[in-house]
Amino acid sequence: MEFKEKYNQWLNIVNAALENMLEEKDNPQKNIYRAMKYSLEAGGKRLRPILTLAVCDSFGQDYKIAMPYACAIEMIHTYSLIHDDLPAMDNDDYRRGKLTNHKVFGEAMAILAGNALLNYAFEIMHQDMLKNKEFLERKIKAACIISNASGVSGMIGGQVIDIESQNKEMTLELVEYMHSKKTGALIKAPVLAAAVLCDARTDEMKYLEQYAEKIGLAFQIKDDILDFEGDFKVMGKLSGNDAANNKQTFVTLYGLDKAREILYKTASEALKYISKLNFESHFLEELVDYIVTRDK
Ligand code: GRG
Repeated sequence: MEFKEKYNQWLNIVNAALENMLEEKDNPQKNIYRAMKYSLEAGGKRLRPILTLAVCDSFGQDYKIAMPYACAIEMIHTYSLIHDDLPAMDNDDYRRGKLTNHKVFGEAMAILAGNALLNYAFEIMHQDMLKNKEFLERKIKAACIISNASGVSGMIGGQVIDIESQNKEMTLELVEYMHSKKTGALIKAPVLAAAVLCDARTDEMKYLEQYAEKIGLAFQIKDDILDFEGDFKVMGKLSGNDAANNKQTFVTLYGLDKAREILYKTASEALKYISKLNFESHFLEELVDYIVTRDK
């Protein structure tokens, strides 16, 4: 099956699972379900849950064992986007081709919808542990990886550095560190959580971690390039926002050509690590090319 076809197949599986997990309810707090569903079902590439399922598949395991963890990661990612778009953070009007959550539901509800998605992510993982106690320790480990990646040592930590360094000079090391946390952590977590669920060996974990770090970095460099030159119609959000917010990006630090060069080098390193694994890695290899060539 061609990569695009396979990607879309995973995308449909993830979208169906997410829709099933989050039902609207007719209770006095019903508006929060609408706000949560609005952002969760607004589209999105679903890269993180697809990575989770694809790693499981590469190990020859049934992807369904990883579904609650894959969906939890997407909920955490969506919460982070809702909060990142708030006036107190990046103050964006568009996301995933639609008005941002706070533009539709108001700031207070957007904060709550983000919090609720974060809570729900953990509820889903715990429900899975209670429902099926097989491999319980692996499931707990996967949930720990996801918690750690979303928190102060991961995504939130990166966001703190981002906010505190606006309008300030940053060293290259700090920019890379910030991105490895803010974006990288939630790209590494799906790969490692899936590997743990599949009982990967230590050497397999090591190569997958190196692969995930490289695709996380490549994803961020590409994101910076797209923010610089992307098209609103394709991307579903305004470009040039980093510059407007005085943010240091790979493009502002290196210039467009050098940023592209680093992107290609990082992608080839990701391919080197994945090739060390003795499993069906075709999709994970092609995913590297997708990250480099994506237009949104
Ligand atoms: C507010 C706690 C908190 C954290 C925010 C992830 C993040 C931290 C902010 C998002 C800002 C941003 C544009 C980061 C760059 C990389 C990134 C995460 C892009 C968005 O992810 P995609 O492209 O989005 O996977 P879709 O919509 O496809 O899911």
